[in-house]
Amino acid sequence: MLTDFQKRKLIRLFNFYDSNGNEYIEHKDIFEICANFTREYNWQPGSDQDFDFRELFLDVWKKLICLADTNLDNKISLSEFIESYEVTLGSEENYLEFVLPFFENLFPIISTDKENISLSDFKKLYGCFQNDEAIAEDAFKIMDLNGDGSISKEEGFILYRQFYFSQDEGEPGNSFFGI
Ligand SMILES: [Ca+2]
Ligand SMILES: [Ca+2]
Ligand SMILES: [Ca+2]
Repeated sequence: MLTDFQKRKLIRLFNFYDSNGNEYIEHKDIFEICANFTREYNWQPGSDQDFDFRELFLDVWKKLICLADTNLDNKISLSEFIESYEVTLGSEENYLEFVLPFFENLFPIISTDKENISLSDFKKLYGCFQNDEAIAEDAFKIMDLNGDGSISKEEGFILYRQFYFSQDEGEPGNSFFGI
């Protein structure tokens, strides 16, 4: 069972996906996020990069709809969203199949040097999800434990996992999707 602390964190993640803020995650939110990535990363619309990213994100969307849309209205409410994490965080296999790929796939896109996440990489990520860059900056400061201005790939994976599983409010990864 998810704890209240985990649910509070998942609300922040829900708000990441709900880019137009209408309290549902819908196809148009995903479409908007994809368009933001195309613009922010200067991909030529229709180029391989653009196409691959859209495929990737549509896959995320399809998995989410299959798992979470229990009332079949083609949109995901906050309660459906949280409920789906009872399943996806319920076993290591499900985490590896449904939760981890998001970060695995995003990392090579968002990391400019392909090894670390810099503050500007992280702000850009937040920007693509229409989240406040000032919050990105605060979250980054919390997660960059040694204060050297970067989060390595290994650290990123640990922090990402903490976001979902940590019950310790002092752990830095809780801030991955906002504070
Ligand atoms: Ca929405
Ligand atoms: Ca629904
Ligand atoms: Ca660091």
